[in-house]
Amino acid sequence: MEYVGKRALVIGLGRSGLSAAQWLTGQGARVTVSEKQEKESIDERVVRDALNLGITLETGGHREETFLDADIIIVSPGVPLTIPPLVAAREAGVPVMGEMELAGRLVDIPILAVTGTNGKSTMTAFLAALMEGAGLKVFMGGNIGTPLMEYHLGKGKKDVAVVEVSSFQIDTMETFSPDLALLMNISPDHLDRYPDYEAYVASKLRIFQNQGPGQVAILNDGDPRLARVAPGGGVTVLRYGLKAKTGRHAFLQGKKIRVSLPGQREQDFDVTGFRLQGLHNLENLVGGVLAGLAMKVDSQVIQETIGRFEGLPHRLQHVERIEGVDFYDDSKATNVEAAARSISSFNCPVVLIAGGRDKGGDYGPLAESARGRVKTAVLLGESRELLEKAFHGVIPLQKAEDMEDAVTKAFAASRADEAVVLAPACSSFDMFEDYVHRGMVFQEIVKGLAHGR
Ligand code: UMA
Repeated sequence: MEYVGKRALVIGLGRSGLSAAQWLTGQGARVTVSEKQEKESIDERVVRDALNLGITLETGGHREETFLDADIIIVSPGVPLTIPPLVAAREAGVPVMGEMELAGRLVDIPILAVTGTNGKSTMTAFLAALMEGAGLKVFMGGNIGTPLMEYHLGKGKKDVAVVEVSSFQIDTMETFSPDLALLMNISPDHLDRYPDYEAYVASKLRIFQNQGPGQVAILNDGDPRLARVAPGGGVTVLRYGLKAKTGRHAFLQGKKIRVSLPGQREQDFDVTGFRLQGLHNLENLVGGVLAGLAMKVDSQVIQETIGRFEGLPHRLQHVERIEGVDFYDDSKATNVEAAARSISSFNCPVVLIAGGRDKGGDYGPLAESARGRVKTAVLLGESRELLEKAFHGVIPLQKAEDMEDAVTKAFAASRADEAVVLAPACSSFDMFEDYVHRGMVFQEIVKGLAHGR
């Protein structure tokens, strides 16, 4: 598409919106950014950067006329596609796409895309570490933090882009066709954005839809929903899971990951040096190793990366040991499945801190995994009452006013050789800027406790 003189509308002035607006202005488009927040509520630097681009900024709500007037709309992932002006523009035939779709059309290096409900940031970081280990210059971004467009706008040339892709980003894709797409798992999440779970699953599966010959699709077929999926279009399909199974290319056997790529001899990787807790991390590692071999990373580099990889902050991160009690920050466990996995990673009694902004899921499965593992749950945030209902009669409960209160109560309820785990099962936006902020606040309080403040 030729953009000179075109009216381009960017919805949402976040990181994706800003990078899309920057590229579009560089193409000579007449760019407007429509942002629902009032100007005063937006970070001053962001407003300044946007205005310096010479764009028109409409704040404090979305104007339907602006949407209908646009030649093209770039929508930020955090903007629901159901907002009325966007629906009206689509009905009127205005093309709508997301920043990652736009950037994907421009980037001319191989793209490895990771999606799934849980663990995708860690997988993205692991694949980036593998590629770096192989001596490649790597751009790592997407949902994990840096928009792909920022790579395209930047000066340095990289060899490969490893991107985390959310379902929101997939929903605004049309041609995005990664050289390798890895779908790790699907469980209920973001049900505040999708009409139902089926719609969310369908969104995730679309990561494969534009792939073709020479490209690789990797699936965790231990996930019953993914076992039935068979990407077409001549793409190489590789499957993995925890145990050996017919048709599976990688699995775990004792302390070894065994991988056999079509037409190649089997290779083994030792996982004893892997530092991340929990079976789910080992399962993800199987997929990561398979992806590495599919991308022709040297076996020795893969083995070294397994031992070297430290994971990411706020994902079952060990914070402190106080009087024999271990504190873990799993603030990134923002849905039920992730929080359940988190609890299941421990062989000792757990005091769970959970709650935040509800995302419309069912907390029943969390209560079930808590049974026999969690000795007390300390609940906070908007979803306290909902969690209380699900946990009632299953495990003892306490309610907390804020994170400080939650940590104090959790510590009081724990003994030596037990763990206090922040695994909220909810988003953070009721009390914090994001999950990182929530995790930082938790860590600061825990560290204060450790140092007697
Ligand atoms: N906004 C509107 N109208 C609306 C809704 C929102 O104008 O109806 C505005 C907001 O006021 C805000 C802007 O849109 O100013 C924010 O857009 P955004 O939320 O899409 O934020 P970005 O900064 O562009 O961040 C996005 C991803 N955010 C979301 O998907 C919600 C980031 O993922 C991602 O790192 C970034 O692009 C770069 O690719 C974050 C996330 O929470 C980490 N992702 C979800 C998750 O992991 O669960 C999917």
